[in-house]
Amino acid sequence: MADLIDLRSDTVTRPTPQMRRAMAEAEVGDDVFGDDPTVNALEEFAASLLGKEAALFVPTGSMGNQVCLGVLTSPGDEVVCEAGAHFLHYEGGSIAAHLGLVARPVAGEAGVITADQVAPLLRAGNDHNPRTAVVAFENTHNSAGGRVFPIDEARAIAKVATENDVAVHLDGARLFNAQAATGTPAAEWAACSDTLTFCFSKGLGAPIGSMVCSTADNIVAARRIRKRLGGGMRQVGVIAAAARVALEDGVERLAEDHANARILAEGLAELHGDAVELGSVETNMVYLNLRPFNKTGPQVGEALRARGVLTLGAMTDSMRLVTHRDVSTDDVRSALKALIEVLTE
Ligand code: TLP
Repeated sequence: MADLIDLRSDTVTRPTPQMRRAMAEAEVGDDVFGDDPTVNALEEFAASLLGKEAALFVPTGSMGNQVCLGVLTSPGDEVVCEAGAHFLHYEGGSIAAHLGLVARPVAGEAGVITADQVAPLLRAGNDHNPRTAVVAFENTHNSAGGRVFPIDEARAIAKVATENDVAVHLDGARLFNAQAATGTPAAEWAACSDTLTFCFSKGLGAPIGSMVCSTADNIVAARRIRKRLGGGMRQVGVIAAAARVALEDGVERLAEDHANARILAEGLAELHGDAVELGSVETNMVYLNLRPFNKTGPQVGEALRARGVLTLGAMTDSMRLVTHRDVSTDDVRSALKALIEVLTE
């Protein structure tokens, strides 16, 4: 697929030569015994970057969410989250299947739930009601189009949650995109959460890996849950080494992805005023509205593939386009040309 322009996700990037070198040279040990120096150093680095006491390396963002929610809840508890939350729709029902949790989804605006919406829902639990154990927010919000969760709203949610003895979890799979888009340090959102997970394998460009950050006590509990879920890895420093490169070099580069998404969005908006809501394009995702073109996602996806552009064409009337390290500005211009051809033919 080397010649294809792959806009399906920012998860598709290949490790850079520098990552490959770091992987080859990584010092390793058995991480289940806590013996992998590369993992230990990455966990310390990530925790300090996010302003948390400790961190735990996990294989995926999905496991990160489960580990965090597992630490903060008991079976039968309730999690308040935005209605489009990733863990609610795209993680195989894991919070129900593995943690026994009830989700209480709240319809947000642009992926944002407010403290005013959340406050009346929080409940201590009794013979009838589940206990609200966690409020979760997602930054950036995937299904809302890579939208940033405003820091003031995150602070307001943290305040109301704390007042009600409810914990806050942050699905920060793309937290550093939010930092790149706003200049607000990732640690500021982290400070609004009890647990958070962020991914190395999205825009930061590593092949594998996510990090859970929290208090030292929570990370002790998190290690046990990770093991229970089968996520205790052994000489995983070979993976952590690539993640380290991604975290050190990948954050600044995210602005390029955002600029490229902007090029795509503006080109599509020029084609048709209703094709893209320009104000919604804040990071590296563009949701293209196919309705004005009378075409479906699978149709457009197939025609684009024939022109060497890969997209996720599963949705009927919209299509997600994601920019990342392995698509250049020239690639984006070529993809835009192909999109215009396909949409107007
Ligand atoms: N999202 C993937 C797919 O699952 C759709 C993508 O291509 O966007 N939280 C958020 C906000 C995510 O977007 C994702 C992955 C995850 C968690 C899960 O991460 P992984 O795939 O590492 O389990």
